[in-house]
Amino acid sequence: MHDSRHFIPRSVLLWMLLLFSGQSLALDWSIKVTDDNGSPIENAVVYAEPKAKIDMPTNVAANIEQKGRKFLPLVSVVPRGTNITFPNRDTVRHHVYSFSPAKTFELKLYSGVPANPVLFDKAGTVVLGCNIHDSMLAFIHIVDTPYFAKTDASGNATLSLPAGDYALKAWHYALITENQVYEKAVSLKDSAKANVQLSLRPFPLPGNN
Ligand SMILES: [Cu+2]
Repeated sequence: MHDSRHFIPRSVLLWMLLLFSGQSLALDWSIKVTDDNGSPIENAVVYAEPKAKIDMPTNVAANIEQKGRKFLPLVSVVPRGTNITFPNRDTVRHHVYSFSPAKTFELKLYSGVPANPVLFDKAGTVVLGCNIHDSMLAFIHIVDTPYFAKTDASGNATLSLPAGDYALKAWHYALITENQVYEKAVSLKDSAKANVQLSLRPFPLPGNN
């Protein structure tokens, strides 16, 4: 005899198992980004847009600092809907702006931490500058997916995501054709590796040359 308090019909158990595995089974997609010579590319943004409709993460926040008259980090990748704060860690004042269509804004001459973050609600690339210091430069790539990463010095990045059909995309600020995002359709069934080759133009970063 079953103890009625612990009896769960088999059909319900099966349904629970499917639901559970469908939600928790994350695969690793290891992506290596190289240039035309096979050299690793650092600071490339890689992301996977699911074909199926998906809920975007909410209440995401990020920081881009100004320190030593530089933006830190140089490249940010955030999901659409992210609020970014621009704390000024320098003693000089900065005037942060962007003319990019994905987000046109300015934070007029300020010190310390601005009271309000800036909402990035459109996918695309935002180029940041400072009105006072011409050499200050940074990039924000806003993506329409929760699955994104940035390559390390070895050109490697890993996406953790469920099985499914995706558009694998890659972007770098020095792409030979500006903002021409690399794209490849992939049906992901198991953990996998992918190689992405990007053609870059020379791009001396101010302050780094
Ligand atoms: Cu500045």
